[in-house]
Amino acid sequence: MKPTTLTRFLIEQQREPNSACPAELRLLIETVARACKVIAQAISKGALGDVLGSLGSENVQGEVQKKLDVIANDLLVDANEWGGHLAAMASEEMETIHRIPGRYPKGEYLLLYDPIDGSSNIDVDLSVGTIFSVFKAPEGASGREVTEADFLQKGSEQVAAGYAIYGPQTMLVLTIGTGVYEFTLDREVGAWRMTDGPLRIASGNPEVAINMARRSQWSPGIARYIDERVGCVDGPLAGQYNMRWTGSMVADVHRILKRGGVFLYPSDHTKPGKARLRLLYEANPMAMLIEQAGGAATDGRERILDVEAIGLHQRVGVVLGDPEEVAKVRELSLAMDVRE
Ligand code: P6P
Repeated sequence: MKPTTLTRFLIEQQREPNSACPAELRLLIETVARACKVIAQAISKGALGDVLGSLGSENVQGEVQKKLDVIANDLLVDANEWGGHLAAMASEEMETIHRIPGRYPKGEYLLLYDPIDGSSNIDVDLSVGTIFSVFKAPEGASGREVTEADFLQKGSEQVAAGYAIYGPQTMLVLTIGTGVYEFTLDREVGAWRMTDGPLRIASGNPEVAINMARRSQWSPGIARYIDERVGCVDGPLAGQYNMRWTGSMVADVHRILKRGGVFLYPSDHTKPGKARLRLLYEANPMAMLIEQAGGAATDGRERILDVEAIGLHQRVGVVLGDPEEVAKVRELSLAMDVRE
C-alpha cells in the first residue's frame, strides 16, 4: 500500500473513469473528516475541556444527551451547511431534518450521522465514534424544499459511508463503494494518513459481540446460536468463542473489520418492531462498510441494505461481520423463529 493521505486518495478516486467520487462528494467527505478532527480534539481534552457529563436534556430517542453529543452535532452542522455540497442533513441528535439556510447554496447530497456513537463511554475514557452515511438527493430536490421523505432511501443507495473512531488512535474508516480504507490521524501535521486498505474481514475468528443482559429479548434462533458458540449447549456450532462488548458500535465494528468475528444487536423478539440500533445512521453505513469488506449484514434474516426506510429514526435488529457466522444466525432463525 503506497503512502498516501485522505485528500490524495479522494483526488485519485475522483480521476478514475466513471468515478465513484465526484468533486462535490470529495468536498463533503473532506469536510466531515475535518469536523471529526475537531471532535477528536474536544474529546481528548476530557475534563480539562469541560466537555464531559450530561446536559440534563434528552434527545429525540429519549436518551440522556451528553455535552459532547450536542457539541459534535453542532460542529458537523456548522462545518457542512455553508459548503454548497449538501441538500440537507439529518442526525441522531436532531428530531427533524436540518435544511440548508437560504443564505447558502444547496448541493446534491444528503448527509446522515450519529455525531457521537457510544457517548455513554465518554465519561469513562472508552472509545466512541462518529458514524456517517451519504445519499444523493432525489432528482430536483435541490430546486425545492427538501423533506424527510427524501432521506428514506434503501441503504443500497448510499454513495459513501464511514466512521471516525476516537480511541487510542483517532482513525477514519471510509468507503465510496470501491473498498474500505483506513486513515490514521497524524496529529503532528493534522493529516489523515492511509494506514490500511482495502480491508477484508478475516473468516473464522471466534469472537462474538452481543449484550448478554438482553438475553430475555432474543429469539430462540439467536439464543441457540449464542449458546452453541459459547459452549453452553452441544450442537453443530459448538465452539469456545470469546466475547467482546464495548457498548460502542463503532469500536465493535472496527474490531470486526480488522480481525473478524460477528456483532449482534437483535431486535426484541418479545416486542415486535422494538430494536436498539438506528437504521439510517448506524445500521446502513456499517452494513455498507461490512459488505464492502467482504462481510454480511442482516436484521437477523434479511440484508440490512434492502430494508425499506419508513422513518428518520427507525430502528432495526443487526447481525453483521463474518459472512459464515451471519449465515449461521439466519439458518437458525429460519429454523426456530416465528417471524413477527
Ligand atoms: P447497550 C450506543 O448507545 C449504541 O447505540 C451502540 O453504539 C452500541 O452498540 C449499543 O448502543 C450499546 O447498547 O444496550 O449495550 O447499552
